Amino acid sequence: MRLDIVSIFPEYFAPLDVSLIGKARERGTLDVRVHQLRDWAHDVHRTVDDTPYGGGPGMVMKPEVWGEAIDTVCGTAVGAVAGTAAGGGSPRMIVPTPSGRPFSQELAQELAEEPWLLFACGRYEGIDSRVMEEYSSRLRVDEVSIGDYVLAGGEVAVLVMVEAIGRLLPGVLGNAQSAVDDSFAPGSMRNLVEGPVYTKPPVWRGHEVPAVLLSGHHGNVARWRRDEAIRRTVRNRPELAAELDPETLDKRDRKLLEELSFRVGQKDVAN
Ligand code: 6GU
Repeated sequence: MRLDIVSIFPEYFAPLDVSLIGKARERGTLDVRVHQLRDWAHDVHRTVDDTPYGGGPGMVMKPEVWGEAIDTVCGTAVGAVAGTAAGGGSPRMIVPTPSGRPFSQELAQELAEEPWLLFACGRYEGIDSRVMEEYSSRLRVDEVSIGDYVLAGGEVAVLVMVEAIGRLLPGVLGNAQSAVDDSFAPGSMRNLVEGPVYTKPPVWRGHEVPAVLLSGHHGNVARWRRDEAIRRTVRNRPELAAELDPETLDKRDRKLLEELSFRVGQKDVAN
């Protein structure tokens, strides 16, 4: 997969040299190219922003600079040799913004199947909207938010998305089952977060590992894990627990939910 990232702070992306993503880059699974947006500004100050039309606080990123940057990265800039872009294709463009559609495991999976992604990082109050309008007619463009809080810029959001997408690429995780078992991964544990995990020693500062995990009884271990997942989902994510499909619940699940006085379909409950 090829990833292009355009930002006025390329230094933010140093973490992509380490760990899983760094290894994937070394192996060639991931081809990450980080670009300095200011390289496409032409004035002495390398200006990328200006005051907003209609007034208001903050600054807006200028469309001309973004247009040249995106055209160059896509290989469609004036003077580019036709067909020199990767496979002659074009990237799917992601614009991080708190006003975007929510990033989710499902969207991460969808993006992990793309051959080429282009992340356009805005700062200040955002990018002039005509940039998204212009490229929407040529590329698939998505404005994406990573949660209901406001960051100073899209860079950290892109790091989050690249890590979530990168670990889904074939061969990036050491253990392919890890991604399958994830909270929020499609499948039977959908809408349940994962329960607690333990390793050696069996007793640490007087805290014991639950005996069932040492029993070697796989059926009991699986049941215990499911109980703990349900407890934790009810406690930490009642809105997810309320969405549990009754069809996917067995007798024991229903009994446990009863004990927790949680009714599937109810949005909130004092637990
Ligand atoms: Cl994608 N960008 C910014 N600046 N803030 C955010 C965000 C993105 N997602 C949540 N907050």
